[in-house]
Amino acid sequence: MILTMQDMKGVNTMFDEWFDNNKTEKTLSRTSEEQTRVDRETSKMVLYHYETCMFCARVKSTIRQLKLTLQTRDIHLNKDHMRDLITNGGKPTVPCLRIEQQDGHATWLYESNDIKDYLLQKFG
Ligand SMILES: N[C@@H](CCC(=O)N[C@@H](CS)C(=O)NCC(=O)O)C(=O)O
Repeated sequence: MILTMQDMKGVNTMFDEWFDNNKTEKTLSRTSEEQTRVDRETSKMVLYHYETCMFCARVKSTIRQLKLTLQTRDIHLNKDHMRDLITNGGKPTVPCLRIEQQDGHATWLYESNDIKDYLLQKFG
């Protein structure tokens, strides 16, 4: 794999975000009632990912920062997860956040920045 300057800019921005996350990590706290509400909401979410994906690492960093408990499915370790992602999400790209709506339908949110912004806006 050859990294372009554009890729490097992305990598550097990502590292900056990780350091920022680490700085704010200790300051986030919730009451047990708030945490129960958050846990209920995140129980409807599943992150499709794989271990060596750096865009997935960005989202996982945000998940840690926000102290979320979220089910993850590794599409390289389990072919059923890969098939599920392609069939229902529409493409094989990770990260992808599956969000189950109240009516039972699922929304498949792609793009690490969009997932990150969604989680920050909802739980930050
Ligand atoms: N712009 C996307 C890039 C996602 C991306 O390129 N993901 C790679 C893994 S790091 C991928 O899924 N590639 C397709 C594949 O591996 O089949 C994002 O920020 O989420």
